[in-house]
Amino acid sequence: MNSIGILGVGQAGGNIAEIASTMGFQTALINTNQRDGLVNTRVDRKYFVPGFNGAGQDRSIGLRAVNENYREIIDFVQRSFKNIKLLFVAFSTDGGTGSGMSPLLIDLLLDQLPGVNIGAIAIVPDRNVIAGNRINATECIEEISKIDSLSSLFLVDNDQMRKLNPQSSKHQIYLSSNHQVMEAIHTVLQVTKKSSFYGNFDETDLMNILGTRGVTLISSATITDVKTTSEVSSKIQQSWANSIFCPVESTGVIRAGLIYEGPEKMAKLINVPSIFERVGEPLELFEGTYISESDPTITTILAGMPFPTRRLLALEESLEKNKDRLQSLVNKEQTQKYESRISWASNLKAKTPQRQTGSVSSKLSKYQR
Ligand SMILES: Nc1nc2c(ncn2[C@@H]2O[C@H](COP(=O)(O)OP(=O)(O)OP(=O)(O)O)[C@@H](O)[C@H]2O)c(=O)[nH]1
Ligand SMILES: [Mg+2]
Repeated sequence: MNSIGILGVGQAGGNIAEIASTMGFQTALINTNQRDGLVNTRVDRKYFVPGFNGAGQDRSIGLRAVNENYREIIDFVQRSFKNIKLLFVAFSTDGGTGSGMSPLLIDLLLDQLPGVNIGAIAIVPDRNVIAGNRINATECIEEISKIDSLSSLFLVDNDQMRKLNPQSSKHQIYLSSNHQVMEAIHTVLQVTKKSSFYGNFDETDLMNILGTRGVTLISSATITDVKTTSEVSSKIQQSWANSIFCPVESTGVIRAGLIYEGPEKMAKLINVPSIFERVGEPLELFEGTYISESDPTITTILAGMPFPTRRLLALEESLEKNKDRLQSLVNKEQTQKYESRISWASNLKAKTPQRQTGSVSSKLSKYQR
């Protein structure tokens, strides 16, 4: 039985849970909108918050959905997952349902699921989203960052896919992001089920890493045809920059995993200090070496990293730049009126003149010759 569960909240969260189901994870989803959740047919366990019909990108509606139904929601989550060690709550930060519900929900689950670590898979929107989405994302990430006992936080960056495939449709980008994040977690979990003569990376190692509070990244680098230690290190560092997650910006990895799969002769090119030179040596490193004849691949997990300030500033920057314009838009909503320049013309349509009745004698005298 898979020891990691995926709980999707909102549309994007449900889509991630859908893919996780196909990979054998225990999954469930929550939405305020039944129509969105019903399309995720591979997810068996679903909770639709009664009395809601989507949150319309309004985080306060998502928040209210938890406030008014937290007992039922917690009960649903407790019933949905059996014997898991780690639960990831997956959601987009820039909509209303997932973004509004997830921070409070995670905080409640930390108390209500004793013995289960809780992490988050939070989607950071791509560069094309507009002001309202940016505000949602910023608020949500700030709330998530303040949760004390949260385990790994994966920041799935839709912009990474957008950068690599500028011509792709939104749908393709979403699907590919969802697939890659689940594939990354699936890969490292599968490794823990293998055994090796040379050093196992077991489930306790993985849970140790993923239980670390802070931003986490998983990436893989194929090192076929690579000849030197420094080339291996730079391939790995490139994989951090091009992964589906927000790129690594600064030093400060707390725990890390380093998994090598491939022929024995390439394994000797791995040099730990050189790999971690740019992000700083972690406090703990868990290694696994699996010799096979497959293409040599190095998978790294970096956990406990700081928030990617530059990436998040890029989200906020366009709001700052448009501050005056956005404020005047909102003022206008309250105050705008239309004034016609032809109000005088309404008089033209004044009621039909009333017939003046005169006396017979006055009419008679009018025609008198
Ligand atoms: N990676 C990824 N991102 C998605 C997906 N679907 C939506 N998004 C992102 O999420 C944002 C919209 O959030 P949704 O998940 O649809 O919103 P919601 O939580 O259902 O909230 P409401 O629709 O407002 O009730 C988009 O701007 C995208 O950034 C998906 O399947 N994968
Ligand atoms: Mg939705």
